Amino acid sequence: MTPGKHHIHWISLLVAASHGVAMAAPVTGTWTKVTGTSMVLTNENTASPTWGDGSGNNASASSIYSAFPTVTLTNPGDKITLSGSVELIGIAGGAENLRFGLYNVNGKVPPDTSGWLGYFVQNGNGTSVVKLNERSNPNTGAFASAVSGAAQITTGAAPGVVITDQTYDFTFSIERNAEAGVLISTSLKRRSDSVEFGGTGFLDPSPQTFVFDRVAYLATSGLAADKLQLTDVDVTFAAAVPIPVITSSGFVEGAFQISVEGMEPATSYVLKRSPDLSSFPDTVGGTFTGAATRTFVDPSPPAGKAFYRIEVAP
Ligand SMILES: [Ca+2]
Ligand SMILES: [Ca+2]
Repeated sequence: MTPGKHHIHWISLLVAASHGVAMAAPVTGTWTKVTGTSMVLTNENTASPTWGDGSGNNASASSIYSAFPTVTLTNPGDKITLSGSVELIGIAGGAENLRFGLYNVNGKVPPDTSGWLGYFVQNGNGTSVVKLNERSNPNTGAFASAVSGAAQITTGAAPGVVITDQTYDFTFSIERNAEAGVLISTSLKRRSDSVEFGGTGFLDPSPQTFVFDRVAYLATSGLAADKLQLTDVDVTFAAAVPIPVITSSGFVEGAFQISVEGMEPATSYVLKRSPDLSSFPDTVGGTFTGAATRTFVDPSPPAGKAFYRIEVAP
C-alpha cells in the first residue's frame, strides 16, 4: 500500500477551552485601615475582618484594604474573582456608596494609597444606579474616589428598593479576552431576597493593568455604618488552559502521523478514526497523557480514505 492510495480528508481536535483548576485563596490580611480616624478594625489577620466596633457610625467614612499574592492576567481566559459576604450593621436607610474592587498598587508604598490602578464598583440604592469605575493611569487620587483619578465606565440597574441592615454576597471578576481587553462582572446581592445592589458588567477594551494585588473597600459617610462584618473574603485566580493545536500531519513510510502541541499534561488524549465522518468508532493506539506535545501515529491506515480526530479520553 502506497501513501498515494490513501486520502486523509479531515483531521481535528475535539477539545474545548476551559479554565484550569481554581483554588480558593482566602484573603487573610493584614487588613489595614486607610481612612476613618476613630474606626476600630479587628480580626485584621483573618479572611473575615470586622470593620467598625458597632458604636454609632463607627465605620462611617472609612476604608480598608488587604494585599494578596500578585495575580497577572497573562493569557486570554485568565480570570481573577473576588468573593465573600458583608453584613451591614447600623446603616442609614437612604444610604449608598459601599464601594469595593480589585487594584494594582502601582508601586505605591504604604501608607500612600493614592495612584492605584484597577476597578471598583459603587452600589446602587433605590433609584440610584450601580456605577463601575476604572482608575486612570496615572492618577493621584484615593483608591475609592469616584471624582479624582477615576472614570465611570458603565452603570448597572438600580435595585428599586433601599439597602438595609442585612447580609450581602459579593463578587467582582476580571477576565482577559483574546483582544487584550478585560471582561468585568460585579454583584452585591442581598442574601435574604436576592435583590441585586451591585450588578453590572463591562468589556473594557483598554485596560490600564493586567496585574492585581490589592482588594479594598470604602463605606462613605452616607452609609453611616456602625459596623461591617466581612466574611470569607477570597481572591481566586483561574488560569486558562491553552487550546491544543495540530502542527503537522502526513504519511511517513505508510503510517499516518499527527503532531499536536499545547495539550494539558494532566489530561489524557486518544486518536480516533472514522471511515465516513458519521462516527469515530476506531481507537488507534492507547491513550496518551503527561506532556504538552505528542505525535499520534496510525501505523496501518485503511485503503481509500480515513478521517481522524484527537479526543480527550473518557
Ligand atoms: Ca449608623
Ligand atoms: Ca479602560
